[in-house]
Amino acid sequence: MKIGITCYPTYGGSGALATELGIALADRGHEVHFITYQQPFRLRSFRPRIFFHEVDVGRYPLFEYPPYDLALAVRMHEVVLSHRLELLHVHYAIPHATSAWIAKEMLRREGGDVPLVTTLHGTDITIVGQDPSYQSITRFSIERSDRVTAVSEYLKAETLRAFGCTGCAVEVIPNFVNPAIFDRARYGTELRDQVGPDRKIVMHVSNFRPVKRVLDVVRAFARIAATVDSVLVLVGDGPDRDAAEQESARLGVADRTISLGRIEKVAPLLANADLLLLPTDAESFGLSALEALASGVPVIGTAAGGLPEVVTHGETGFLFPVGDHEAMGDAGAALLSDPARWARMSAAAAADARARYDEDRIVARYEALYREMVPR
Ligand code: GMT
Repeated sequence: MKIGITCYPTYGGSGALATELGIALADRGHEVHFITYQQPFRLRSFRPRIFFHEVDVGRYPLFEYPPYDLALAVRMHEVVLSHRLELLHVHYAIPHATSAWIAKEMLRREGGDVPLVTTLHGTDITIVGQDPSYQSITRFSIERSDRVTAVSEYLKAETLRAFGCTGCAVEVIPNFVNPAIFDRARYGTELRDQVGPDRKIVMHVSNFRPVKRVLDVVRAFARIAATVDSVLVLVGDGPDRDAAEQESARLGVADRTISLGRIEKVAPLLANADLLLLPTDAESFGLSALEALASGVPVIGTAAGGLPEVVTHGETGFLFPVGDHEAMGDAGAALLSDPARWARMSAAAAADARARYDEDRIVARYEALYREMVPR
């Protein structure tokens, strides 16, 4: 099948997932065309059957805000025609589903059409999509999609609640992980060697947006560090990175905090980690939690959003109310001080991630969905 994929190409779970999906589909023999403003960050090298079409947002002095959504619609329309795409799959509703709808309308005028799948990832529903500036167009675009998927049961329920979207059936297809990549045994110990082999490594991976509550990461870590010889490794960048570093200094743990910034390949880092902290406000899924679990890293996070679907409290990690960084720190310190319990939890995390979120099984669900829309 010839499939067009649009996503945010920069760092973030939805772009990562969309890119991994495209790669997996190409490995299965499909032709995949990424249509976006920049090459997706997890797609840096040549891969057979994968093509990249850059959206050029024309500049003009009149445009304080260049209309990316229109340029994207035009590029989608062009690529569908020139490469005879059979389906468009957009990740993150805003503005991708709207641009795809415009492209479809343009095609219809010419007597054509292309089926559209929209995958909802989280803040396109929970934050941005409910902003009055975007709410009605988000609802409209979801309703105009031929099929809509959400990455968790929580996000599906939130979509139906927030948009009262009776006309749209939302199917849950969860995110997935490639167990060969997120495999603790596969990588070296460079990070562990750097921090010292006996020190525990507590990690946080995110885009450092306010929703991630990175100050709680630092506060929970400071509590862990009071009793456990450990370091905090921050991976990623975003608006709250500086604040996290300042909080680390304020709490006296700056010498035990390593802020790495953006790193494209997180699997080798996770393979060195002992614990992942994700004290987020409301994560629709928590792809970084899944990648940690698959790497045998227990997760301490919040019992909010879709995270309880991914992390099983008491078995693969621990979940606490939003803001309770003291309980998170205490649970982390207890776990890291009990090697036998940590080993059991690490093994359970890797096994559970493989059992429930294996790439092959989840990608097959997307393929089945595509086949219903593009019968051969
Ligand atoms: O974090 C965002 O603002 C958007 C989005 C992204 O592009 O990273 O994250 C969402 O999609 C991920 C992939 O499905 C999910 O794992 C994240 O939980 C979700 N973020 C939120 O719900 C905050």
